[in-house]
Amino acid sequence: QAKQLNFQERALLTANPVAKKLLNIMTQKSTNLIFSADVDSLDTLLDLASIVGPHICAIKTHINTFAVENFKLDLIYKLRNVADEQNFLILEDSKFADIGNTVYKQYVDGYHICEWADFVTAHAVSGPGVIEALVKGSGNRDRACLLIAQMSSDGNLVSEAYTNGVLKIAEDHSGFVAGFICRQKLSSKPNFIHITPGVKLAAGMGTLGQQYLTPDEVIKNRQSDVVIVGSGIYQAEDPLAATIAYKEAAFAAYNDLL
Ligand code: 6AU
Repeated sequence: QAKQLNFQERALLTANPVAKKLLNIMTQKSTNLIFSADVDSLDTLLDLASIVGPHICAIKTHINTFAVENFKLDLIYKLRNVADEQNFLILEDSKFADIGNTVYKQYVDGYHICEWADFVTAHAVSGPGVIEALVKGSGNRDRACLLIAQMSSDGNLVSEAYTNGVLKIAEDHSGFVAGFICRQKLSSKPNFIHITPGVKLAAGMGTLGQQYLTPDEVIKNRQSDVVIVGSGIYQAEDPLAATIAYKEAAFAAYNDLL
């Protein structure tokens, strides 16, 4: 069996600056955990980010989930400072899915996502124009996107043929596509990072159709690279202790594969 490349080795084979940064951060901080900060306000998000920051490689946001009353975009720039100080990236989970022109406006105007998020999620359902729009909106900043190749929710409509189509678009745009949101390893190309949400220490069904796998199952058996954990952390009695537990489980599983 061929030796698995570690994150550090893969960073050297990666042209995209964000993918390279993420692989290097995971090596330096010994963490392949992304915290999905699906909390009620940007204030709470900032507080949590400072607490869990040392143990994560990135934080994932949904900027359009915060109530518009007393919404202040400047708080996201505070998060940018925390991210830079504590050496983690910001992943805005926009799931862009429209035609290029609309996605460009959503990315550049609206919440000015292009200015503060290192990378964003996108569906490839509308074709490669979505990526071309993000490339244009990025200008000369170091930016990337993750394509949603598979989903964790029960009854989702993603077929094997659709996933293969997403892989093909990613290969044709590998300068900007850093990897995939997926349920398992899909590509043997070392530059693509596989990132998996729907993760809890106890596997099973969540609310509203979410399906959970354990960090061990995701990293060791399904050979994904990174886990995304949301409610497993922010709903825990002690979010810091939960973060450390997820970090250790996911990184031990990664080390077992090497
Ligand atoms: O750990 P949870 O279930 O509390 O949160 C999972 C997070 C949520 C979802 O919007 C997101 O991961 N997600 C995604 C992403 C990252 O794109 C895709 C998917 O298939 N399932 C999923 O849960 O913020």
